[in-house]
Amino acid sequence: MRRKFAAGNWKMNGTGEALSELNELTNTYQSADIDIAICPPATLVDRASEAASGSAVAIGGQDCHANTSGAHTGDISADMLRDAGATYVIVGHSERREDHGESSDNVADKATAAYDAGLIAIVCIGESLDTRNAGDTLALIGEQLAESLPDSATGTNTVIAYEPIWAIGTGLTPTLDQIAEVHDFMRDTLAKRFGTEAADAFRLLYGGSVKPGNAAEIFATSNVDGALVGGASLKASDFSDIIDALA
Ligand code: G2H
Repeated sequence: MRRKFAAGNWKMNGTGEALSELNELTNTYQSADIDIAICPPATLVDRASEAASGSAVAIGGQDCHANTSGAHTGDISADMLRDAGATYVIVGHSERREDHGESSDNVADKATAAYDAGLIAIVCIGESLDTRNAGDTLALIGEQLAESLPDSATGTNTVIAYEPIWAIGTGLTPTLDQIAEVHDFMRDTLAKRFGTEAADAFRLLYGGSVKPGNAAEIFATSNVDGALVGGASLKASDFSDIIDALA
């Protein structure tokens, strides 16, 4: 049985005062029957980890470098995130792929670095609107899955997030049938590569304009084990509503 997972991605939002939202969340979820994480900006990972200590809320980074150390100005290693108290790290978010030219091969290297540091990688994949309109969504998802997941990926060290780029921060969401089609396809694709039992262990999150009003129906969709939430994770009250829809 896969444990449900609600992960918040604060993206480039939040200074120290945003920790009040995290505090509200940790007070509400001292314990939980699902996994909960907040991925704040790197500058807050240390403080957020301290603030969330002892609660059901884990902390994650939003990216890591594939190397453990070296001359990579501005980058952060998985070891550094782990040292700052992180449990998770998002890799391959479409904003990283687009803004920083990251390929799926880079993403796989980052996921491997995460495993080596003892972090759980949240590997993101998803199609653009052009790809969807061209009818190439499943081909692209298959390709991204194949290339972004290292052979050492398991349901324990990896969570996969399907985030259609056209639904991110736009208020647009795919139909439930469209979400189910991709999530079922991901499960089948994982089974072909890793075997059915291993494939069944991977948590598959949906991401892209998840909010309190649409969370329950998305969570009731085939092979959706939770969500990666951006904008609606910035306010503890909204994110709590999403968590409660999943729990
Ligand atoms: C997709 C998601 C979180 P939002 O990027 O990763 O953001 O919920 O704001 O669409």
